[in-house]
Amino acid sequence: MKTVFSELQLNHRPTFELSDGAMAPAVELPARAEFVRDRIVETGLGAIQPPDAFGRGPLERVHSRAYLDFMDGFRAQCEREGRTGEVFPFCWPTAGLRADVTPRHLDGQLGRYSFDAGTPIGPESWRAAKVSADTALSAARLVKDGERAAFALCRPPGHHAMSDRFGGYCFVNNAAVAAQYLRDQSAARIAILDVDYHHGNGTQEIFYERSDVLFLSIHADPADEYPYFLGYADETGTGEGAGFNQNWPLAIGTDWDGWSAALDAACGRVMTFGADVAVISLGLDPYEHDPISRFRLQSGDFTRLGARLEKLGLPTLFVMEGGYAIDALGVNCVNVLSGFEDAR
Ligand code: OKP
Ligand code: ZN
Repeated sequence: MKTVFSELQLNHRPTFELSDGAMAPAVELPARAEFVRDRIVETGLGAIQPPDAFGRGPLERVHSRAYLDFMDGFRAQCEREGRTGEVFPFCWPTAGLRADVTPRHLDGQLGRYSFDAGTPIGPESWRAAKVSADTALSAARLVKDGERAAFALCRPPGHHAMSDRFGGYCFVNNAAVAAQYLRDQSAARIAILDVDYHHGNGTQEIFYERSDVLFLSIHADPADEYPYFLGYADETGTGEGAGFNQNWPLAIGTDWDGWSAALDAACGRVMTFGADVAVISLGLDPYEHDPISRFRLQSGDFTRLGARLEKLGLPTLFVMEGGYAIDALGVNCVNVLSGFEDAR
């Protein structure tokens, strides 16, 4: 299986994040991608190639122009306002405040275009995020052009990014951009299966009214876990999209037995849907030793995950999302990919 990756993605280098009432060391670090890349080389999974530049067009298919304009201008605005370090939003237009205004001040704009205070953004972040999206698009193109599967080594991740808000360490929704690209280029029906420990609220929001892109997510119950305000079982899509969104919120402490039951159900839904392509939002944070997560998958379970996904028999695009147990990340990620390859 081919991998797409660029070292430009490493230039988003958060140092701190707001966590538990304090500034804590950031966990979504460049080293995450380096460990995965090194493991791919070590195991000989396949070639690693740099992404092509797709420009703004494919991003505009899932994100608003206003959001992209803000992010495109963010660095210059920081320079004008003398904001040199990482910035964090802290004031949002929630119910009772006006959602129809866009303030001039950077802090007001940050609130307008984000949904949490846990996503540090520095001067290099947006460029790295755009390259991460190019990585997803380039891997999608490999699948479109006939590869059975491809791996987009995306970082920063994407599945929390909404049509016009960043959050959850995510700026561009890489999986959504890639799925929409495949929809535009070739496939009639796309299934996105999100196996990250956290609910993919951004991907759900982007496709919630669509029947051509099925969104399925297996994650920790949002009553107990980030992102708290989306990802419940009663969210099944609306309008044209009614019946094309499904969530499996699972209890803290879920192990492979419980988790794989949800996986089987989700795979069944992919088949009844009649997907032409599968896009896997591949979070490795269901891992038992993940520092910010509380499921109990073991390294060997990730191999089983890959083998189960292969049985779908579909062209498959893997897009990396979360996973913060840095020294095990390469093994767990490549276990999924080699599990898929070895099942062929
Ligand atoms: C991103 B991805 C812990 C703060 C957790 C949000 C987690 C974002 C996860 N004190 N902040 O889905 O892996
Ligand atoms: Zn996650």
